[in-house]
Amino acid sequence: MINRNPHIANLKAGYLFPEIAKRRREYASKNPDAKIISLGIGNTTEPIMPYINAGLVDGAKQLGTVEGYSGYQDEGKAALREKISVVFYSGKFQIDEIFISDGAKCDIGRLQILFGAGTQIAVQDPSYPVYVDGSVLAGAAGGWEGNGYSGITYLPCTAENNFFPNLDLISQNSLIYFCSPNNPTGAVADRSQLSALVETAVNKGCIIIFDAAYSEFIRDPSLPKSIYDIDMADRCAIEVNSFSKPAGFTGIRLGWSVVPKALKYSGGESVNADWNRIAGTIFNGASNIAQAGGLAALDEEGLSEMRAQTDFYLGNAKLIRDTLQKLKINCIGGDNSPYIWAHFPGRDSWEVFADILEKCHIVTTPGAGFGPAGQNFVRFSAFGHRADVEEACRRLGNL
Ligand code: PGU
Repeated sequence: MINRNPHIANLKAGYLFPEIAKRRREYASKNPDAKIISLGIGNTTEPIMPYINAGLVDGAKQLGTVEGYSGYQDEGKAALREKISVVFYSGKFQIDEIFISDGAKCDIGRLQILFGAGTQIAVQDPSYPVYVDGSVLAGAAGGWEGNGYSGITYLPCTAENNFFPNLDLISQNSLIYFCSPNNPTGAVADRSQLSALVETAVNKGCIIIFDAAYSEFIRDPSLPKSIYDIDMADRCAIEVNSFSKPAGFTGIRLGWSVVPKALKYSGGESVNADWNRIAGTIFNGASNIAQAGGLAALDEEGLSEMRAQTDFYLGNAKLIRDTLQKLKINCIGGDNSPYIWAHFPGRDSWEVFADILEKCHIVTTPGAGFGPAGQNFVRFSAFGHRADVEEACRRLGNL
């Protein structure tokens, strides 16, 4: 028989969110009367707003006409790439530096192909599990050793360092995953922190994969929404982003990656040219209908709808954070991000998860699922209907 890819065998546990869904199902089957509220996975709940929705509908209608029909789109509709450059990057990228995707997660997985097995990886700890699990699958990380995977440099982000890592831990020639606003801590790196990150990457020959999936939740105008707000970032960073959270496209699937032409490997080869080659070879583009929705989302009306929708989730976040603070539970995040990171000193995070499920019938996400430094924390997601979030806040009083 054919052998199993040994990299798959290196994965220590199942993917975090299905594991949580399994524990929720088990609890529900034993407690059929419990009205469980999910503040676990960061999954949007509110209907797509009218202008953006009309863009999607119109995109579908166009496909039924001779003039409006389109087939394969490869790297994406030129109009959408152009608009992304103008709206998010003040027009500083050419359209062939912007690649439309079926979501940030999918590109995070595919981007690993650029670097291959054996690449040294550095990640914020805690972080979105796809960075580490994806690295293991790509063979860039090895087996589980005690508290983490070999080949991965975990960069602890804790209350002691204000949730920004010690960059001295990063080794030469690493691929650095960095997410701001951060999932799960909700911390947002400021301009001087991101400048230090870029400087480290340039000096140490590293490439940053900057995940900006929550950039539209930033309300503090002094905080950078993109790594390219920092000089020299086009020489050391790829940025991934998505319509999932601001436009409610989690199920529609639309995102993008910026791969600047200035970005080079150690041998001087163009990363952009390779990404173009890979995207053309193993990805056939995002849905035309989703792209029509994305174009609508970037019109004035669409931008204000995204603002209203992110405001709504930030309103949920404030309710959760205020409730936790009243209960004297230390937490951060939720002001420029949809996640609240709550500290339960000395307690195992899966045990806290089970306790909140038992006493409040609320699903959260245990911090340990995001990396070793997530122990003693749980994440509350602000994605939910307002009535559910209000009810969850009342129930948190049972803790
Ligand atoms: N990047 C970050 C940092 C995320 O938190 C998520 C979703 C994505 C990318 C995915 O973006 P797409 O554009 O929709 O692909 N994180 C959620 C959902 C869990 C998951 O497995 O993606 C979360 O709860 O962390």
